[in-house]
Amino acid sequence: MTYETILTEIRGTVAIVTLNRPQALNALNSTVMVELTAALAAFDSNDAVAAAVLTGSEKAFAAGADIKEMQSLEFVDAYLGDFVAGWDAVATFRKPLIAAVSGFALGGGCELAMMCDFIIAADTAKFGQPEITLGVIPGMGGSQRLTRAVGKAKAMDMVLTGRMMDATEAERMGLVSRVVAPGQLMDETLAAAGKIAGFPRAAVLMAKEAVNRSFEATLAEGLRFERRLFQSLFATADQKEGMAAFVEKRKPAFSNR
Ligand code: CO8
Repeated sequence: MTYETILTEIRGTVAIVTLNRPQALNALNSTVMVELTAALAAFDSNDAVAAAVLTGSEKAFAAGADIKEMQSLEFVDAYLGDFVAGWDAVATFRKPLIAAVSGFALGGGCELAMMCDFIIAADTAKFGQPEITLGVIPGMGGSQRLTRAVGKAKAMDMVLTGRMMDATEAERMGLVSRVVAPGQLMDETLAAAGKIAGFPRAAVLMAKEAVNRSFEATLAEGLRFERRLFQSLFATADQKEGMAAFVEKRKPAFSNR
């Protein structure tokens, strides 16, 4: 499949989506939304894909929503068209999705990275929610996911001042899981994705589901949900294989059953 604003590739069992609007620092317009969500839907239903990586360019993961596209939008059109709601499809992608961020991840770019399961950043990465400088506020989860990731003080600081957070600060605050040299970014991210892709598929999807549930449920509900998923994995052949392989001191041969 060929797209206008993204590049896609499947390497082994890992799908890679690269945002590709270099002339606009990967600004997220409606075409990017349609194409990215279509690509992810195709990867979700493709059994050959076990995990995915979302990345941008060296200079920009994405510099936000396309300001030129939304500049003249009116409230009624934004409301009736439920402007930006379609991006939710990224957050509901069922397979593991890792963001590899280099350079700017601003506004919708930061929000898109936060929709991924975790973020690996080059030390050049800069995160920010500068919407306030344009007379708006984050619209794709920045006020919610950023607050959950870094806490109220930092989130308020970033959302109200529009300042950027560098990779070191982002790692210290728990927004990103690892910071690497720019030249290592894709190798490190693909290695992480490849490692996940080698684990039993049902356990991987349930692990993602369980962690995500912690954002939606009370502790008691979340613990109950986790326990039920945990118990259900004893119905899989891969649980038998994984534990037998440990006891027999050999490598497991998982079947995704
Ligand atoms: N939208 C449209 N075009 C952009 C954007 C953008 N967000 N960011 C950069 N560009 C374009 C520039 O206009 C420029 O184009 P041209 O060459 O035609 O003038 C080109 O990309 C290169 O940009 P710069 O010349 O500005 O590059 P610099 O290296 O000087 O600066 C910056 C880089 C600091 C990243 C700067 O481009 C910048 O501040 N960009 C805007 C950042 C921003 O405010 N982002 C938030 C946008 S609002 C938002 O994201 C709302 C989110 C809610 C909904 C999300 C839905 C996806």
